[in-house]
Amino acid sequence: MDCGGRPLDLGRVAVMGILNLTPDSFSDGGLFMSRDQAVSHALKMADEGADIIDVGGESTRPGAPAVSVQEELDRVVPVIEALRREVEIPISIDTSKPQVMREAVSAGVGMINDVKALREENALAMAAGLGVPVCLMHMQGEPRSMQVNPTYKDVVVEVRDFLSARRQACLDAGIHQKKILIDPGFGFGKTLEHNLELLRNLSELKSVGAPVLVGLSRKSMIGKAIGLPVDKRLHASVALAILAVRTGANVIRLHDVAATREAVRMVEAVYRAA
Ligand code: 8Y7
Repeated sequence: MDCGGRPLDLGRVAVMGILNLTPDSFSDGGLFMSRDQAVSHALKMADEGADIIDVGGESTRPGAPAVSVQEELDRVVPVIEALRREVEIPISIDTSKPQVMREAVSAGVGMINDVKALREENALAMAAGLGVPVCLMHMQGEPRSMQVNPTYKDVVVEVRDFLSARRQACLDAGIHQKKILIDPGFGFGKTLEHNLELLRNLSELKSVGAPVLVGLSRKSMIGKAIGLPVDKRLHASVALAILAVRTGANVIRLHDVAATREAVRMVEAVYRAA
């Protein structure tokens, strides 16, 4: 997949390293706030074998305060510019705002990761015009209230149909089919049971006809399932990444690059050519 001139190899499972530039993000909030620290954390992830770095300046945590366009740009643009010089791998931008998409791509970003699947006004047209790949994520409701009472008749069918419809909207807007990834959005308007059912049936998303990206790293579903606090979720996160790979995920979004990448590579070695 061509990410603004930088290749992302989807012939094997790709690792997307998370770079949060928000002061309030739930699992590493505040840890990487200075620009230099953010850049060196990204360099470390690249060194550990990340295939792409996902830069985000707006928290999607339930109850997180809204961030203005300018504030988001001030957080992400200088870091993107530095990363473009200092790493060779592609950079993605985690945003739902069309203006942020535009400035991020001019600063060197090669993929748009939108938890709202380009449903914000003008986002679809903006992404189509920018010409970079897009990741479309499923979310029920809005970040602020999505965890209040998530309800589905059949979560797997509803998530699949939503992603299929958003993919079609992208195709209709002129985005090339090879530039679309889909993501079930673990934890976004879903109970623990919804998340587990989605993970067990991840292969159902294959019928949409796009590579699948998943984010499970350190998520609260681990806390709910086995009671671990956020700073003790590494091993469970690695286990979930392995399961996702076994059920068809192509890109894994995560915090702990070295550990997860080794585990994923080993699993691929076992099943290669089998
Ligand atoms: C996801 C995501 C987050 C995810 C995609 C967290 C921005 C919460 N989660 N993007 N973003 N998929 N595509 O735990 O699951 O990192 S934020």
